[in-house]
Amino acid sequence: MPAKAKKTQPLVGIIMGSRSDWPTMEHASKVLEELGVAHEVEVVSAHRTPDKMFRYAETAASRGLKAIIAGAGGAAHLPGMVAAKTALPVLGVPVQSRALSGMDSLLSIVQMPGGIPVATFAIGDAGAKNAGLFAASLLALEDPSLAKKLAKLRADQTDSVLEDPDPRVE
Ligand code: RP5
Repeated sequence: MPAKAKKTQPLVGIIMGSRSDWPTMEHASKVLEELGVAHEVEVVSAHRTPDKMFRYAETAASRGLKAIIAGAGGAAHLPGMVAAKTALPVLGVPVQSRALSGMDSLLSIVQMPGGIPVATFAIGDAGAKNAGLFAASLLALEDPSLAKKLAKLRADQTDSVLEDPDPRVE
């Protein structure tokens, strides 16, 4: 039998309050995947699994994580509570809630008291994608090959817009 492949150390943790947040949060995972950034993904709920949330936040740095992307919707306490228990950068993604379209999530995440920062992104898919890109930018400060990949991703994005400027053509 072939030896089991050694697991790569995750550098970014993507957590979310519920499985129902995954269709949003997978955009963070996808962009990290594209950039080759090792990451882990887990449901950790501030309300339904509060003890797990504290354990996760308290052990994140010693487990080698460099940043945590936390997504939640509604009474979105996860990013703030995680930030309260770790000094790692916490990137908060407001998930679009059914009742209030994510305004509740956004305001819950963005209004942190001075002293406990959470970098807050846009509501929904764009926010999740940008949180992934932002985490990669943080890591790229000390990883020139990742910085190159990020620069290429930006250049490709620019090219694809410039090459196809007529919105009437599919
Ligand atoms: C939050 O409550 C989650 O982050 C989710 O966005 C929202 C609804 O959760 P479910 O009822 O779909 O599990 O904790």
